[in-house]
Amino acid sequence: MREQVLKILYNSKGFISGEEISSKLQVSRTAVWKHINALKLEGYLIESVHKKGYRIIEKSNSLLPVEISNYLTTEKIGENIIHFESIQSTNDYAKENGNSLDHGTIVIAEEQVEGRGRMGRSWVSPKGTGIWMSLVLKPDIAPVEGVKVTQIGAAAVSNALRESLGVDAKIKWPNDITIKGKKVCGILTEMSAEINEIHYLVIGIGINVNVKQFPADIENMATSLMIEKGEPVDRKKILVDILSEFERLYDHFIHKGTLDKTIKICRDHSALIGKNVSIIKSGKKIEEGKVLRLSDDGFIIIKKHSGVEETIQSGEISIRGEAGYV
Ligand code: BT5
Repeated sequence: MREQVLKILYNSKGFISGEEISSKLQVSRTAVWKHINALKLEGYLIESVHKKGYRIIEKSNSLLPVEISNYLTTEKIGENIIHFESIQSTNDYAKENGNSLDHGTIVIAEEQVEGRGRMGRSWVSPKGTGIWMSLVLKPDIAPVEGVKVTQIGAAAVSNALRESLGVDAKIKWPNDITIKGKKVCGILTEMSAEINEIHYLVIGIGINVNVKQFPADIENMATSLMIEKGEPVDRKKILVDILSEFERLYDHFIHKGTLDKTIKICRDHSALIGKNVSIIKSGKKIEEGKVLRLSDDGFIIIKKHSGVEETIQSGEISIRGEAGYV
């Protein structure tokens, strides 16, 4: 109901009376008034003027669900959006509530106070400057196929960033997006499953949009879209573009049973193919070699210095370029 009140406010030019809203929604004026007050508490700027009614006086800078929904053209992805001003981690919320969240739900936050990377690492998520979100998916595929969705996320982000901003967003297998060798986005895929069945997948995507400065320990390897473009970037537009690209690639994978479209993007825009890299597991270098290609399943194939080729499948692995991060 609150969503519907908001939609009416957004769609009306100028003021709309409480009476008009109540008759449109077939609820009492007191109910409308209560919803409006609750919306104000959530941060919406709504002006109330005696005898005139209500109007939204300013679009919020936050990633508010109703504004995002207004622009979204997707069918399922983003049909439900849950927004927090501040949260521990959107992945934690999505995992804790995964059973009751519908397929395609997005959990998004202005700030994460305990944003997570892989293997217990932390993810810096300052307020109002990034896209910190988790997508809940309930695909009817085997659990081993679940990891492939990370590649879909990476391909969707890199395509959307290239197309809407013209930045050279590359994919650093398996889960980073980089611009000029610096990390602009990280993806964390988690799964709740039994041997034969996925309950749900959570695809956490963190994108530095308007982050100005990073903590000292990552400032040399991290960047933001604003730093690269030299001006602030519209978070809503980027978010909407990513979700529609994600749905396009995800639907193709589910309905056609092939990752081909995703893999083409990952190959065309790989930050690693042809590079000499170190393979790091549990903090230790276990291999060195040159990245030859990406397999049709989304695994990388390296040629070790010994000449032997090896397929690397594990997401528990990090890759470092010869000169550092990439
Ligand atoms: C990742 O892990 O790159 C996955 C990041 C996923 C973040 C999203 S945000 C929404 C959702 N909710 C969560 O709690 N997480 C997801 P990994 O490959 O392990 O990289 C982590 C490393 O990246 C850290 O150890 C730092 O070195 C670096 N890092 C941390 N914050 C960063 C940032 N904002 N930008 C660039 N690099 C960062």
